[in-house]
Parts: sequence; C-alpha cells; structure tokens
Amino acid sequence: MSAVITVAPTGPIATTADNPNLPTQPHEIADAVFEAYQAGATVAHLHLRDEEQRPTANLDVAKRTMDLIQQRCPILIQLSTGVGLSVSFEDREKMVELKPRMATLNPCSMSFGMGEFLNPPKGVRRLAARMRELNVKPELEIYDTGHLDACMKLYDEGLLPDPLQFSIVLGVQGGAAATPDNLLLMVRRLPPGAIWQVIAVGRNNLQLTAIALALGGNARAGLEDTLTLRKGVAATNIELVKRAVQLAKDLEVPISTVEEAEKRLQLPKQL
Ligand code: KMH
Ligand code: ZN
Repeated sequence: MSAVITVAPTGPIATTADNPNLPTQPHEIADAVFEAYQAGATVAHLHLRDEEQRPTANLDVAKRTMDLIQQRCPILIQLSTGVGLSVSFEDREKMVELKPRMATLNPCSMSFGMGEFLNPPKGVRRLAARMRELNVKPELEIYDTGHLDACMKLYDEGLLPDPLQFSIVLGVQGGAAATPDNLLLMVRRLPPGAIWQVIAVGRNNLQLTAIALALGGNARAGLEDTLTLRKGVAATNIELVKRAVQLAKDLEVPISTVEEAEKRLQLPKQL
C-alpha cells in the first residue's frame, strides 16, 4: 500500500517571528506547495493569512492561493475549516464553498493551548452535510478518543462518505499527548477500512510520523506541525517534506501519486 504525503506549509498560530521560513502570503504558500509537490507531496493542507499574518477565512485570499497552486501542479487541495481560533465557525465553514477536493472537519469543541477551538454540534452537522452536497471529501480531525466516537455518530447519521479518512492529531494542549501509546490506542480504535495519518505537533513529530508510516498510515509534513528540524534548528517546509519522503523510502513504503491518492481516498469528482 502506498502512502499519501500531505504538506501543511502554514498553520493557524505561528508567525514569521517564530520561524522566518513560514510562508504566509498566497504566492509564498503556492511556492512552498509546488516545491513540496515536486518532492512527492500529493495533498496540500491550507490555512490562509491576511497581510498582517492573522488567520483568515477570506474567500478571495483562499481562491487566489488555490489558483496559483493549480496553475503550477495537480496537487490535491485540502482547505482547513479549522482556519484559526480567532475566526468564527460561521466564517470557517464557508471555505468549502470554494469546492476544494478535500476539507478538514473538526468534530468537537476543545481547549487549544490557551485558546478555545469551537466546533458546536449543530454547526459540525451543517458543515458535514454541505460537504456532502458539494462533493468535498472530509478529513476528520480527531484529537482524542471521544472525537472518534463523535465522528462515528456523524457516520451513523449518514453525514460522512466512505472511506472515512482521519487525522489523528496528537500534541495539542487540550487533546491527547504526542506519545506512541496514544497513537496506537487511537489506531486500534479506528473502524475497519479507515484511512489515516498522524499529525504529531511539536518535537515528537519525526518519531510519530515514522511509527505511523510503519503501521500503514499516511504522513503529513510541514511547518504547521513542527517549526524545527531538530532541537534548535529552524526547518523549512521542503526539508520537512523531503524528510517524510525519505522516511517512507527507508521503510520501503511507496509514495502515492496524485492519481493513486485520488483513488485510495475515493475523492468524488467535482462538477
Ligand atoms: N493544526 C492541527 C493541530 C485543521 O486545520 O482543521 C490540526 C489541523 C486541523 O490541521
Ligand atoms: Zn490545519
């Protein structure tokens, strides 16, 4: 089975003050995604920033970024509907109106570091239903075992398409810690046929990405999840993507092409 490599070049929190290599403007994000595609990434997970680097759900900024990427390569675009803690759920859910091939769906509200990440049950159902209507494949972000249970409830309600695709997010303060034990616990609880990757936030990123690849998971790499290559060394997106690709090669796990990823994730064609 081949592994899908996702690049996550920019997250919702860090700025260029934390790592000067962080892309924040549409052309910078598009450049980082194109380089990642050339190195083997087949999915681009996107957060956008305004001119002051604040997280934004501005559809013009998102559309401009998507266009710049699509002019250069066929990487599969996954918009984050997590966007950023300062943006309302109602603004965040509008991201799917741009009809990316995929978008994230965060099933539960939670503490997120010192902030609050609000995903109210009614809003989550409305967003899941809209994604179904628009043929946008959800990637389910689960930060603890209860989030998986919440996703299975959505599935039972007919709101999620097969195969279920999960990100097991470990290392956020407010969710499960980034440990091998927690990863195994979550993987064991996934339903049969689920597709998954680990998002290991912080310094255990490399270790958990390696374990996940060895267990048959996909991999995600980029400055959204870790700002350093190793202790004290600021990373670039391309270094992190190349490291994930090399890990897969060392483990003799083939890397998915865009066509293989589309097939494996059963991405619906968009009209
Ligand atoms: N930033 C990660 C902790 C999303 O964008 O919807 C989780 C994430 C979720 O990537
Ligand atoms: Zn994200």
